[in-house]
Amino acid sequence: MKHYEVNFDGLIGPSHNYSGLAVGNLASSRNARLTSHPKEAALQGINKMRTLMRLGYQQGFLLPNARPDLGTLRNLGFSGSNERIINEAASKAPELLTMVYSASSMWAANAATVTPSLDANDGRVHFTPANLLTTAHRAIEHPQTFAILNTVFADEAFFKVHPALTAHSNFADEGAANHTRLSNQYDHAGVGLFVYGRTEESTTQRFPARQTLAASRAVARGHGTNDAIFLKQSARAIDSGAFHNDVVAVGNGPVLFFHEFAFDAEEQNAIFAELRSRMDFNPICVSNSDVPIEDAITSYLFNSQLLAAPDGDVNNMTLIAPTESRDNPRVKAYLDALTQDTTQPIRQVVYVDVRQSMSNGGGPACLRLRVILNERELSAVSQQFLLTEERADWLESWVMRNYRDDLNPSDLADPQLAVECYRALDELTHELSCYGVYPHQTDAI
Ligand code: SUG
Repeated sequence: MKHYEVNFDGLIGPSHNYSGLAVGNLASSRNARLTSHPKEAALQGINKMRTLMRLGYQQGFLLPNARPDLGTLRNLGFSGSNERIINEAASKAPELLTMVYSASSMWAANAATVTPSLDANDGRVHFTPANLLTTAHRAIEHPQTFAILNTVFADEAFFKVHPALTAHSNFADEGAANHTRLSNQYDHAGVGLFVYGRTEESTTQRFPARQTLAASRAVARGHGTNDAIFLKQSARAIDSGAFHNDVVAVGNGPVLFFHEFAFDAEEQNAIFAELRSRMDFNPICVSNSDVPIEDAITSYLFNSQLLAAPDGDVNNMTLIAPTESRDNPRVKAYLDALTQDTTQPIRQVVYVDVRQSMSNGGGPACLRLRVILNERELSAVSQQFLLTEERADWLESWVMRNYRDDLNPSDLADPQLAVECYRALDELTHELSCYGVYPHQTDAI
């Protein structure tokens, strides 16, 4: 049966803003409190999806989390009408308002870890929403993400959506950003490469390691993963700003494209030997002399989407890279040389503009959750979440109608913004026949 890699991008929500919430994420800190452009951000996201669809790939999308998350503010002691809650939080605890307004669910690579049915012992596709508990604004995502994944992948004959892991620092989980499914071909059983930053004790000096080995093991176990391998990120990568492994590595099929400093060097040798013994593993290491780690992180070279050809040919790959990689002369020179080198499979680079997301540390690969599906599984997906030209047109017009051009973090104090956000999400969920998926649509207030 034919298998596809389907990319489900997170729709960028109407409250996209720069609040500097993500420790260890250099772009988020650098752009803290700048004016964001939600309409432009969402259109950039839709345009990236359209680019892939027009290249011939299967493309889907996920609903954004509903923000503001007033249920969280109620849980934290605020009460009364929505307006009152927002006014009180704005005056007494503005940091909580930024937390519940973040549009961070756009980075769908952190929505969940996914195991394709070929690799799971019960023959279903497994999802575990990430608990994202290193940062407060992201730790509140998983309940809605769970509901959203259950809406898109509702058919339990084919899909199993697990609850997020237990919320303790020992089980800190950041989802597919730290997971790569490697296989000779999409229709062959593969290996889940789980990359983690720490055991209980962290070895980083500057920034927190967000993913634990215990979390990765728990996800692999819960999914009934037939073949899982665990590899440690290097502390140097994390301390240089690689808060997720997908900032310094991307893999697909038999290929792992990564920076020399991405992984713990000792473990890397042993794990690569293991991978070579199991499959036609094809590592492409970019040396620090070709692309210094600092350039890799500012340009987000490795946060590109690495795609096999639309027909699944893993010898004819495309890299969907952020325009920041084209604008960095060293990185551009490296990529030009790479595509000329016919001993490796990356044949072309397509640059996409996702600058609004990039300013919060989210590149092309952060914006998507990859799901390998066979034809029957693809038909079991709730079809309204698969992109077509018409659906992309509708989403664009919905953004144009509902999103603000500019947003300053101080605008979050305006209760009218909440009204606008909920109105937009209500229109979206009506259109997609899933009204009721969000707490504000069912909670008695
Ligand atoms: O978790 N940024 C996100 C970016 C996530 C990128 N995802 C992947 N690498 N897969 C994060 O650090 C910034 C929000 C703010 O500062 O307003 C933020 O959450």
